[in-house]
Amino acid sequence: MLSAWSDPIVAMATAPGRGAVGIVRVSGQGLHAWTAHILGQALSPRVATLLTVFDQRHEPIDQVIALWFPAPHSYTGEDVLELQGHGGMVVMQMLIKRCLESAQTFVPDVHVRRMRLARPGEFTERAYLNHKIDLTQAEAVADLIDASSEAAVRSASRSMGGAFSKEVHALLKGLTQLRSLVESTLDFPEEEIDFLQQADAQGQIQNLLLQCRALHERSRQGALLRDGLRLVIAGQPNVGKSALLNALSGQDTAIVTDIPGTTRDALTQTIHADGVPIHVVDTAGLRDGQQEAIDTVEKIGIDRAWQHIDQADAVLFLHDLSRRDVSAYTERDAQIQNHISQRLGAHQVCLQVWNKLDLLPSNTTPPEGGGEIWISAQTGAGLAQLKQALLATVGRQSASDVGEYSARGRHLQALQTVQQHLARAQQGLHSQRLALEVVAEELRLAQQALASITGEFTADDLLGEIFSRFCIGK
Ligand SMILES: Nc1nc2c(ncn2[C@@H]2O[C@H](COP(=O)(O)OP(=O)(O)OP(=O)(O)O)[C@@H](O)[C@H]2O)c(=O)[nH]1
Ligand SMILES: [Mg+2]
Repeated sequence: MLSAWSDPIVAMATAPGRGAVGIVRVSGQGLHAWTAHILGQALSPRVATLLTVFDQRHEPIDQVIALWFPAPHSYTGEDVLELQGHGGMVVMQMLIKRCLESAQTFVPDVHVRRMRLARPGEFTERAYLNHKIDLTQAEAVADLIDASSEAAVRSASRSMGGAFSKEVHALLKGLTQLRSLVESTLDFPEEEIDFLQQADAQGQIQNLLLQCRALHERSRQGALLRDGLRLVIAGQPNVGKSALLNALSGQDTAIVTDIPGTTRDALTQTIHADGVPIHVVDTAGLRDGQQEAIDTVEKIGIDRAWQHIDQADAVLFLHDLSRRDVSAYTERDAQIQNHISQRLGAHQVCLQVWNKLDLLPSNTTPPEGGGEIWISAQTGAGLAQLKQALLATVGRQSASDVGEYSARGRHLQALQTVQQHLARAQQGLHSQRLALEVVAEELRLAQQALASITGEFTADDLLGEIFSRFCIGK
C-alpha cells in the first residue's frame, strides 16, 4: 500500500483572507495526466498559462494563471501545480474542492485518487524528504516567514540559501577526515604516534574547534534575532521601572505614580534594538515584606518579580539617583543585589542602571569605570546608550559584521556538544597514555552531533571516506 507520505496534497499557499491573488498549490508524484484532465490542456513546464478552471458541471470557477513544475525541478521535488487565482476565501476553497473531487474520481490513476489536504509544513517536509533542502534550510523557511525584523529576515535567508549548512558540511568534512586518520591509525599501534604527528592531528582538532566556536557564535546571534532577549526591569519601588518601560516602548502602557508599590502584575512590551527583539518586563518594586507594611497583592507581585528575574536573559537593576545618599535606600539596594547575584545563572547578565538623571545638576557624570549607566526615563537621556549596552552584554555585534545564521536551540545544543567532544578528543591526544580508542569515540560522537543539525548521518559516510583514501592491500 502507498504510504501517506506519498499521497498527492493540496492547499492554499497564500494567507487566508482577501487579496489580489490567491495561490492553490498541489504536489504529488505522477500528476501530469490528472493536470491535463482538470485543466483541459497539457501545460508546458514552467510557463505561465492563462486558463479557466471549471467545476464538475462545467460552470467556471475562476480564471487563473497555471504553473506546472514537473518533478524533480520543483519546490517539493515532486510534480507541482500552482493555480494563481483571485484572492478570495470562497474562490480559493472552491478551487481546492475542485482539485480534490477531480483527483478523487480520477479513474486512470489510483495514486492520484489519494489526494488530500496538506498538513502544515508538508510541502517543505517533502522538499526535505526528497533532498531538495536539508533540515536547517527547512527550519529557515519557517523562520523567514516568522521573522519580525529586517535582521531576522537576512539571517533566515542566509540559512535558507544553504550558507549555514555549507559551514556545517565543511566542518563535517574536516571531522570525517580526522576520524578516518585516527581510526586507521588504530590498526597500526606501533606507528601511531608518528603517524598522527605527521598528519598534525592536534592542529586539525584545534582548527575544527575554532571553526565550531565561530559557527556557534554566529548561530547564537541568529537565535537571539529569532527569539529575542528577555529583559527584566527590577528594583525598589518608585525608582521609575514603569516609567522606563513606557519610555523604551514609546507607549503609555504601565501606570506611573509616585506611590510606592504601584505596579503589581508584571507587564511585558516588545521593542527592537538594532533588529534584535527585546521583551521588556516591568515588575513590582522589590520591598521587604517583613520590614514594610505591604498587602497580599503586592506580596504576590514581588514573588512574581523574582520568578521573572530567574527566567531573564538579562536583568536591568534600576536605581534612583535622587536617593543615592539615603543610607536606608542604598542598604536595601545592596541586599537586593545580593539576592540577584545568588539567583542568577552563568548565562544571565545584570546591568546597573541609575534613573532620574534630570534631577541632578546638568554637569554630573557617572563615576568612571563603575559600569553604571545613567538615564532619565522622563527626558529620554541615556536610553540609546542603554540599548547599546544591552546588545553588547549579549555579545551582539553591529549589523555590518559577518552576519548571523537563523538558528534554533537544537543547533546551538548540537554545536555545544560537538565542542565538548572535540575538547575531550584533544585532551586524549595530549595525554601521555594515548587512549586512541577514546579519541576515536569522541570524534565519532562529535560527528554524529554535527550531522544531526542538517538531518543526515550514515555510518557509511565514514567507511567510504576511509576506503577512498587507502589503497587495497595496505
Ligand atoms: N524626575 C524624574 N522622575 C521620574 C523619572 N522616572 C520616573 N519618575 C517618577 O518616579 C515616580 C515613580 O515612577 P514609576 O515608574 O511608577 O516607578 P516604579 O519603579 O515603577 O515604582 P513601583 O511600580 O511602585 O515599583 C513617578 O512619580 C515618576 O514620575 C525620571 O527619569 N525623572
Ligand atoms: Mg511600577
